[in-house]
Amino acid sequence: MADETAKAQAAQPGGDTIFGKIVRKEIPVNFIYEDDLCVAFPDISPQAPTHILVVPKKPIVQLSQAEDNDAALLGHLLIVAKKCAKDAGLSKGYRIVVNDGPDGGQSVYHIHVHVLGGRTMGWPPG
Ligand code: DGP
Repeated sequence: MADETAKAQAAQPGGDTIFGKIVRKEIPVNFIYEDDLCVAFPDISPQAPTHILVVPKKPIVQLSQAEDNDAALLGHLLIVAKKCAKDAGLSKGYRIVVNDGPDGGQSVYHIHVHVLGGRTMGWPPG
């Protein structure tokens, strides 16, 4: 089992996460983007030549727990993901991923958008 898959199987929802500490700047990370609602930074375990995470400051646990009134924030994350992809030079395309729950491969229970690019992605995903 791949490392990230094993982590996702072991992860438990609930409580503060490493991303909570990152968005509150308790752990220093070089943000490639920040605004009032979210931050973006490189994934520590990149699965592609470019692998960026877009993380809202609001600690929504996972997509399946998002509320209807999170719609604008979730849309904003996609727009920021698009800007990050452009800034990273991903002119040939990229993949946006939101993992949800154990079967979705989620290992950090603070919702985030993956931006993956710099290589041709396979389909179906693993
Ligand atoms: P997911 O499996 O969708 O929950 O993705 C979590 C991602 O977060 C995974 O690709 C690895 C990344 N990650 C975990 N901890 C850290 C960290 O401390 N810093 C950074 N930059 N990325 C992290």
